[in-house]
Amino acid sequence: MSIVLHHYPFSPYSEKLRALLGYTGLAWHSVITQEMPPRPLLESLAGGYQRIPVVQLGADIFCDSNLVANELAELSNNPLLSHERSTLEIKAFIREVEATVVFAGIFSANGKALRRKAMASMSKLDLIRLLYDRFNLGRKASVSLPGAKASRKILEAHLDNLEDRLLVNNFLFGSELTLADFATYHPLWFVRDLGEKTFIQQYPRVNAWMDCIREYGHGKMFELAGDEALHIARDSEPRAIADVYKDSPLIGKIVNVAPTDYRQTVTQGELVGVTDYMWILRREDSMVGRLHVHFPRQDFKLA
Ligand SMILES: N[C@@H](CCC(=O)N[C@@H](CS)C(=O)NCC(=O)O)C(=O)O
Repeated sequence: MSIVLHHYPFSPYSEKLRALLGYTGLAWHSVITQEMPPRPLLESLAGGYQRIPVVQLGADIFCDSNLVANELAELSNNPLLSHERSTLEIKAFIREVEATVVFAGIFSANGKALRRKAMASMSKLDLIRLLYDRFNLGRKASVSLPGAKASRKILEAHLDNLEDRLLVNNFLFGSELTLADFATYHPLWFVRDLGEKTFIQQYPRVNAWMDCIREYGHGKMFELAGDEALHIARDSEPRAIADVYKDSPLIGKIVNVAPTDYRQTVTQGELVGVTDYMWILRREDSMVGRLHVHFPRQDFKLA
């Protein structure tokens, strides 16, 4: 079953998955999507979910990078990369990083280098549309986003913490890479490698650790046209749902699932699978047919 990653180059959460794919050595297909909605192809696959990355395994669609990490952990036989199977301590660490440091990174990366790269990769009009889109995303978010000054403080405290951790071990939670490393790498990649901000150089152990992850690269990547991805979904059947996933009075009901923090757009479908960790919705799309769309429960709501 081929792994299809729907992503765009500047997306930090996509970089988390690209780096994970590089580390696992799994082969994958890359479908480049727009930096902002509308994304009609993804609408066919994931319904209303509008965040990036999205991963497709045949007719199974995985929304949210931590949920994808579970699949990659399974496919590469490396439980340390699974979010669901992470220790509570690692889960809490990842949650904190993704709730605060990612936004702090995005604000801190802003500057000449990022603007130059953005202008080289999109038209002026698209850049204006992107800025407007992100302004609205922030305005409608239910979480408060840090300003530029607070962002720098958050990042510095985070970098101090990482530098201390890396004094004791090669990686954040021991001598092997875990999902926590990848979840921490992507916002710093955005600041240091995309934004070309030099202040991370004051943290030598963090720099060396980032270089080590970067050296794994993005692995065996093959480009794929968007309509090919749709054909893969159309020609596949969603995975069977185990009986243990059907133990809920809501099974068979039409439900809406949406993120609770930002880009809270809704995907509607029939609930066909439930665990403590996730929900699976069945959708029918006129072009691709039947799909199973997988969502984590953390920071999502079902109604
Ligand atoms: N919790 C999500 C967060 C994904 C996320 O925020 N992605 C950003 C891009 S890195 C996004 O979707 N931004 C709005 C957009 O691209 O339209 C995950 O882990 O996948």
